[in-house]
Amino acid sequence: IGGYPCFRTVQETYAAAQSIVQQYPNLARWEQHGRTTAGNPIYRLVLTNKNTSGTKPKVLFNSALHAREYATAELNLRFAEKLVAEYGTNPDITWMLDSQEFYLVFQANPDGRARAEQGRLWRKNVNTRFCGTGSTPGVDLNRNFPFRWNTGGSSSDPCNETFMGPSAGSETETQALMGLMRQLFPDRRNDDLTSPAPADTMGIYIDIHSYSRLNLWPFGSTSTKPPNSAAMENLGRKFSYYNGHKPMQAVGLYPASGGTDEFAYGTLGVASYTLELGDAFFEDCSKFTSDILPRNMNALLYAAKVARAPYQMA
Ligand code: 0X9
Ligand code: ZN
Repeated sequence: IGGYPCFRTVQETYAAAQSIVQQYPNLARWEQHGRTTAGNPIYRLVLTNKNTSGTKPKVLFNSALHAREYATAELNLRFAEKLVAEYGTNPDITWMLDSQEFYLVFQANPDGRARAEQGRLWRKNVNTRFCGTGSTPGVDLNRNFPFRWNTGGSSSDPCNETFMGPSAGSETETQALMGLMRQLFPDRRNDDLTSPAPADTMGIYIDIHSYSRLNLWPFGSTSTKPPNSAAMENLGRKFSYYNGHKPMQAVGLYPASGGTDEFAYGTLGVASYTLELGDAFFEDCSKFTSDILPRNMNALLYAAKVARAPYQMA
């Protein structure tokens, strides 16, 4: 990306993912699970040892839902590159690829990303049904998810940067990610504020954003603590030992409804976090490489390691 060579573009990201699949056909597949508003494909990279079977807990890392948050997709892609490169030599990584499945959505909002790559400070998707003649059309995808949609911290003004959309889950990008979550994570919770997910719930979901150096857990739309709060807080604080971020319930940043993290936990019951990387939308490449990348790589590796039993962290 212009001026920031450490952040690969959407096309470079896809090329890198395809080269992983070519180099490691036994570990990787590249699959499409949806389309953008403009009809462009949305892809995931799936990583697991294809020759091992059994119940494999799912690890889902999503990035660049907000188009301009460049460092997020790069971290996710570097994570993938590390897993395949160290398979067979790093015991933790070998075990994880043998016994778990990774679903990595590098570019959750490629239409928006295309705008950002043209030099616009783009956040939303590019659905020109909304604010089509204005300078900021589109829906904030992190306000469009169905759990407690439109309960505060989102806007009904189509030109606003936090426009929630005309209805819950209205956007094709939202539907793509929701569909993937539903495919990976069985529904283990009532959609209310008080029923805990069972202690044996498997899997972990992390939505990677920037910026502010935070590790956030649900809920984000209300100050009610999640019914699995003992484990959720312990795990979120543990991530902070790795990445140095401030741990807190998402609502502590500001109340906002319709986030992916709240759908993952609130509706499905999967342990779910939002990581906010760094101190700016565009990090200096030397800072990204020397600081943001290593500290968060270790946090993601740790998160992946506990995917078999995240609620046993209480
Ligand atoms: O506002 C957001 O969507 C996230 N911050 S960002 O600066 N990347 O836009 C925080 C989302 C936290 N999660 C929820 N409120 N559910
Ligand atoms: Zn964001």
